[in-house]
Amino acid sequence: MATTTAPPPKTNRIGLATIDYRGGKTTLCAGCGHNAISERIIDAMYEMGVKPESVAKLSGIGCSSKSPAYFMNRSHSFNAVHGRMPSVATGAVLANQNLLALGVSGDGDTASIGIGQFVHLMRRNLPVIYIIEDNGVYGLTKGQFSATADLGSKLKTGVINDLPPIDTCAMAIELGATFVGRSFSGDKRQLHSMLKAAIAHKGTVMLDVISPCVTFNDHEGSTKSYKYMKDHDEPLQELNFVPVFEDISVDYDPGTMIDVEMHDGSHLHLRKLEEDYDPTNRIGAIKRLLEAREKDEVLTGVLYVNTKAPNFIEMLNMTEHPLATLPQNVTRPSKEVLDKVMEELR
Ligand SMILES: Cc1ncc(C[n+]2csc(CCOP(=O)(O)OP(=O)(O)O)c2C)c(N)n1
Ligand code: SF4
Ligand SMILES: [Mg+2]
Repeated sequence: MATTTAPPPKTNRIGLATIDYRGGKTTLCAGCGHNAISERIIDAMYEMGVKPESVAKLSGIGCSSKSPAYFMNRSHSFNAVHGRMPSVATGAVLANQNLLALGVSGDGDTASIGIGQFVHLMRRNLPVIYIIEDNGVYGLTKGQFSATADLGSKLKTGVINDLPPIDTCAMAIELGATFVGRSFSGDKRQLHSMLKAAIAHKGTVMLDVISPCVTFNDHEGSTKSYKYMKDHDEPLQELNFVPVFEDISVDYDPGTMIDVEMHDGSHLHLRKLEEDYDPTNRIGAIKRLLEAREKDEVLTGVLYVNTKAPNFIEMLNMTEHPLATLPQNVTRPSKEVLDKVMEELR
């Protein structure tokens, strides 16, 4: 009897299949935006040919912070204390600059309890991709408002939010993050390109991804629901990412498109949907974000990008060899050196 063999799985440029980028089975609610973000991370890492073992997944506490368990189970992973992921990420990157650090946080984890750590991470331009899975509520503890909830938005119970939101994108741009974007878990194409560009960027990437909580914040009166995003999403550009290992052949009119060359030689093409928007203009980006809030628009796309600023590793003038793997004879001062130090302190 003839036997049929299944065709070999499709592989990427380092010979891995999508399954090599998968994680455990999700325990989040069906339809939760966070699950869609995990899928986009898997696709982007696969397509960029990132070695899973070179990635460090870092998170805090929340449904969002649980999500690194659901992708890339061959990568390093650290689930930190609530709101304290940035300091763990900083330590990991300084100890081993060869790691690709991917931080996944929530709006509560970042903008409420973690705001103190978040602001210091943003001002250092440490090479890290920081994703906020933003649903406007503390999903894990049953749906209380977080600090990104919009003024006037309503909980299922009827409670109205009477405090203005923290705009994490405006804050990140003001503090010094060098790649800042906002996206929506339901916008597969935009988020996919943004994540690939994030992998190619060698500085702080801050992506605020609106990610509806279907259990506690997807009703009428919420401004982080699927319906609200469908009605209020204002994309700034159509994104197309061309990785360094693919041929780039574009013929474009600079009036309609911006070409951003990333650190590794990849290109991010931003086809302008808003004629005057320049994502390299820091002040303009903050101004436009504030205007959007007045108009009840959710601006999405690449809000700000700067590929010229030095990152934290360069500023510290560190050795190129990862500190974590330096041999002891290099890291441990000899007795003579220690004696000399003691002598100087006498
Ligand atoms: C120190 C501390 N305070 C409070 C909590 C309770 N807690 C757990 S998750 C969470 C909020 C999570 O919200 P968010 O980061 O938005 O994640 P989501 O569940 O919405 O994805 C809170 C307050 C905790 N775990 N630790
Ligand atoms: S409670 Fe909300 S945030 Fe948490 S898994 Fe369910 S839908 Fe997602
Ligand atoms: Mg949340």
